[in-house]
Amino acid sequence: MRAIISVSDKTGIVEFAKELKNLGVDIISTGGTYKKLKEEGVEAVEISDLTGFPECLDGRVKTLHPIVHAGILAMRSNEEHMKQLKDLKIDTIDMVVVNLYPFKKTILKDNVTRKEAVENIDIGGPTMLRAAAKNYQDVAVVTDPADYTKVLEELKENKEVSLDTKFYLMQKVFMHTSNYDTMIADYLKKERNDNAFPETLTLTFEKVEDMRYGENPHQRAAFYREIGKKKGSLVDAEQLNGKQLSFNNINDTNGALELLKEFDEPTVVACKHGNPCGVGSADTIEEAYEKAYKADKVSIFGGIVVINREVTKALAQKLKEVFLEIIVAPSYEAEALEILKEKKNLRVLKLDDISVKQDENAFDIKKVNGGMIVQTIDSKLLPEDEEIKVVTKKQPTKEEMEDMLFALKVVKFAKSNGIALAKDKQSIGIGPGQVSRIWAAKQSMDHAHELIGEDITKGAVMASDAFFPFSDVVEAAHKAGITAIIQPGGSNRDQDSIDKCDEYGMSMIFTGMRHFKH
Ligand code: 93A
Repeated sequence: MRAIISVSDKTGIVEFAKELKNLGVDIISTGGTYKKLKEEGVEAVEISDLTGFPECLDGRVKTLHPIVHAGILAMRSNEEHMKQLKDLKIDTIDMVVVNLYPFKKTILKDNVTRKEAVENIDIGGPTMLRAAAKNYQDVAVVTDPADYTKVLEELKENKEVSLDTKFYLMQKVFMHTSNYDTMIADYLKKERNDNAFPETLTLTFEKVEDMRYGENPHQRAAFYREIGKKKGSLVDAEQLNGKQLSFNNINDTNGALELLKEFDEPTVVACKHGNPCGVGSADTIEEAYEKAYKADKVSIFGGIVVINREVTKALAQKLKEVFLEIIVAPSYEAEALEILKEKKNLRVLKLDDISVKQDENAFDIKKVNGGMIVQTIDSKLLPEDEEIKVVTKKQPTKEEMEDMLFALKVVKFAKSNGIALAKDKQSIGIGPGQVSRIWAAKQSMDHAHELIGEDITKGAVMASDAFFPFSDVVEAAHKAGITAIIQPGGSNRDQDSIDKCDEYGMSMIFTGMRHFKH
């Protein structure tokens, strides 16, 4: 039996090769791998001695030779193949142990040059892998050091690798090489700043972990990470306390974090089931939390709280009083962490770049039965270079203006149809995910009245994620004492809503930008 060993990731290779040798396998190897084996006292033949051709072009041509590829590809059961090998004086190669140039590691390095990346595109490795995988009935092809033990065990027991295992290894090769090529294609697309939606969408994600279950306990699930630098995303967070995040935890926290990124000032977002339930901004992070908490003391129970400043001891004491599932913040005072850790099940996460926004060309992907729909993320709050249009006689005050922008941020991240009310940089009522806008408006007001108090909506502002089809929302808002409304505008009946505002002495702004979220 002959094996060709050519690996960039040399983990476990010496032990594996030693065992192969002990089992009587002859080893052929390439430059760096040969050197390593030799240093460790494992006998091997250099590839150039096999091919009679030197490794050349800085290693670009090492194994690309018919002696190698015919030796791998000959079907042992095909008499003509075997006769041809004999005539050509080529011996079979029965095992290929290859892992590829570290392309991923290279592109993840800071300031990597395109030249360096391109030089790390492996040619000979994938060629051998594909050849061996195609001839899987006769050749065992090992790409993953995690499979060394399994292969050795079978060789020791049966003197051969079983067909079943060889088939498994073959499948693994094509997963590996297709991921490798997709990674190269993705990298080059980014290098060219090509934001087009490609004809065939290939995405490379790597598994972070299997999850206990999906959205419900009877659904299987796993968490994947996008390959490439993704600052400010949950995949980079360091978990300091608590058990593994669940499917819903990840989904919900992601939404809360995206909302948090809209704010520069100290801000706290509390969320439940992917919708914000309390948001507060203030001069200090403790005050911001007070606002977020008091916005909805009921829904925060079992919720997620994301914070854009360091968690102080004082804040930790407050957070500890509430039953929370998850806290995410950029950092924690040592004493704060001690306090939070007293709650064994509380998941505490540290995310350094919590405020780093996604690239505006990042894809937002939704799977539908039989296909998927892809769009760029909703990266803007307001249209660029356009004056915000006050459409009513009454101009909003500075405070109303600030609160309207605050409420707009909140509603942007609530499920549609959504309405958010705010006052003094605090969300006071949120009506997300309703099938009619008037229900969303009513829910936001009921929320405010029941959870905070009847007077809270007096002098408050309202934001809507999409236009008002009728003037009913304005009427309901007026009844509650709301004085200013921000919405995209664009309905055939916009004038009805404007007239109502004028009649009631309210101000209204049209942004011209809708923020549906489903
Ligand atoms: O530059 S290559 O594309 N040309 C080749 O002919 C070739 N053959 C094997 N790279 C090639 N390899 C790769 O070299 C393998 O896939 C492996 O990753 C690496 C091992 O090189 P060394 O043994 O010199 O460390």
